[in-house]
Amino acid sequence: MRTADIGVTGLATMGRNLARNFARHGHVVAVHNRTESRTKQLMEEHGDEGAFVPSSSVEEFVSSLRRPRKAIIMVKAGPSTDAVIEELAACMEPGDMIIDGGNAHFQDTRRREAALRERGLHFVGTGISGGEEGALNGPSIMPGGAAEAYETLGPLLEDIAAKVDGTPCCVHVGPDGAGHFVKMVHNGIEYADMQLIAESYDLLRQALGLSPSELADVFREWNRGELESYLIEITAEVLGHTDLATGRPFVDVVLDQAEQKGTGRWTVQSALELGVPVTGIAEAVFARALSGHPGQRAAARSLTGPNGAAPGAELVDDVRRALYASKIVAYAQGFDQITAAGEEYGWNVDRGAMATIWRGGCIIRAKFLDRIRAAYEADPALPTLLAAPAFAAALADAQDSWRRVVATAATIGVPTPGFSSALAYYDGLRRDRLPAALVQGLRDFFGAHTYRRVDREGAFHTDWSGDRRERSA
Ligand code: NBP
Repeated sequence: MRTADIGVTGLATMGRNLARNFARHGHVVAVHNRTESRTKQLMEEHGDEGAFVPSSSVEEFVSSLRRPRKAIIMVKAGPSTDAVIEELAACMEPGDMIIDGGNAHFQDTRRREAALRERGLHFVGTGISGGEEGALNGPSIMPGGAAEAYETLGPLLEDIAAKVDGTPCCVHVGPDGAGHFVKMVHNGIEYADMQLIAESYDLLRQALGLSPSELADVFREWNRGELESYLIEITAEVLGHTDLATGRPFVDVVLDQAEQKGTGRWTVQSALELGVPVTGIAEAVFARALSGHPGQRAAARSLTGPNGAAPGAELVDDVRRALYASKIVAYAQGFDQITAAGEEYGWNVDRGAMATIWRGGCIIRAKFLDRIRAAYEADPALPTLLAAPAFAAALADAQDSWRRVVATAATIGVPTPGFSSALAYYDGLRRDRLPAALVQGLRDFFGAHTYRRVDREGAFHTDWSGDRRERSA
């Protein structure tokens, strides 16, 4: 039996493509699946693409790996992952590595890493983005776990990752659950990005009466400028597609109820715990939730709408600028969440490096990420992306359009929660004084929650129901 460089267990869509990717890069890959027919199918269909070592049992799979052993799990995230970890760990020796490439929650990854560390094993929770196609041809890879594990595992992962300008879209993100956390935020940003694109489409269609194919041309044009990205490119493809069965625009025959598999929700839940306002991601998750309540939507259909005047064709350029500005906000918020989690969990994530590895292989790949990378390179301690000179200038340039878009949408009754909340965030962050001062006053009035003053240190309480004198709290 050959000694494999790395192994993959779980050979459904993702696992089999990942295994093929390793094999195509000249690595000897051990392959295993609970149901052996999948292993046999992989060998029959793709066995000639490289050096595979198939196994029919976990024991055989583990013993076919070169030490320190590196076994990647690509199974359905959740209890199955725990079950497979147990089976693998039982056959492994100290120093060996279990790599979870599934979409695990980062807290599960932290728990698993701590438990396996106790047993002398490395556990590397790894975010893998790019779906089926990325797994085969080069994904964006976000490994967590110990730096020591990355030393031997990293070169293999970098080999199969997407490359942009010769740089692999793979870097050690940080300890324990850092990789899965960053992958989760990546998915959250993806939600926000798609929501903003959808609002752009909807507003232009409703306000100007443009057809989906005309809008496909608009997005195609936008893809030549600052918005150039995979998502804008495929928006043009989807809008330009005609349903073969009916001859109608494809977008008009798709049920308008969006799904969410959970990573968007996880991102918002974590942001709430960390106290980071990821309004762009949250609005995207809630917009999908609203779309998924057909009963309420039917009941509300007869509610009164506005009689606002229709805008002119200049709206197209305004929406382009509003989209870019709102996108800057959504990414800034996502990076803030990574910063906050880094502080909370002791990860010290290099934000510029995250922008670098998202440039290829994943859904949010875009030229824009080069600008984010440059911003963090110029100032690694940047408090908010909005303050980076290039983005501050872009926002200044876009803001008149952005305000017109939000005002127009409100006037004609088209919902743009992504654009509106991004603008509100921008205006909130810019403010010298916020009405939070009044909120603190109210909290002190009804609940004696105390407040701090602008002119003195300490906490204070006013005796609202008595003589209204202030006391140090
Ligand atoms: P699935 O998520 O559909 O999982 C199917 C695989 O899990 C099969 O190999 C199945 O084995 C195995 N499995 C299950 Br289910 N329970 C098991 C158990 N108790 N013990 C051993 N094996 C078990 O596969 P996928 O779509 O390839 O995704 C794999 C992972 O990658 C998931 O965590 C997913 O979230 C993540 N991911 C997917 C994508 C994507 O685009 N699909 C993208 C990025 C990440 P069987 O053949 O014996 O039933």
